[in-house]
Amino acid sequence: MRTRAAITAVTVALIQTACADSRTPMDAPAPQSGISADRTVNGDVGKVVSIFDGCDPTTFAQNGVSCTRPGGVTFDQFVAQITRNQKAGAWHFAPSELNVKVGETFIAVNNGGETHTFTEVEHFGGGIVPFLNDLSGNPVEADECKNLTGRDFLAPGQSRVDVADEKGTELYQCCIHPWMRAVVTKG
Ligand SMILES: [Cu+2]
Repeated sequence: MRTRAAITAVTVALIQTACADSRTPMDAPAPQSGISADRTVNGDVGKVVSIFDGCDPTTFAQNGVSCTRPGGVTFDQFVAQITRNQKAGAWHFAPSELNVKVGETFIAVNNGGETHTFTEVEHFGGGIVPFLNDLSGNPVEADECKNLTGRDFLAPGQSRVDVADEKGTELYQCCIHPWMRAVVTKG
């Protein structure tokens, strides 16, 4: 009995510790991603959504050996991750939820190593690469991804400025890597 009680106590303590750990980031004030503060990007001032990936412009898709920078995610690892998790976590928008006021400017900036889009969609869906749609479980292409123009593609370092025109919640995704998503609430 005492042993079982001791084990139970340890288990509870572990669970509590785990819960406390997982709560800490949410309780912490002001994440460093600049959610509440305006920043200047390529001459524009506004709230920023950063686009990240695990690649680098130098080795992206070169000679079949891609994304080999230190800390990079190679193509084989990238495919393995999407196969397992339906996403490759290094490829993401940060923050993934953003609040802006009507009239405020917000800026998507590509801080990654390969090209992305930051496309407003009615419904999240697949993008323009069937292979990635299949692996990530997004078989139905988002309508807005079907009519992209060159201006929709953001090369590394490029940014795109949006102004919150009306109240509401809007969805943004990358039309290449469809698990890259952000929800922008305008109010
Ligand atoms: Cu992308």
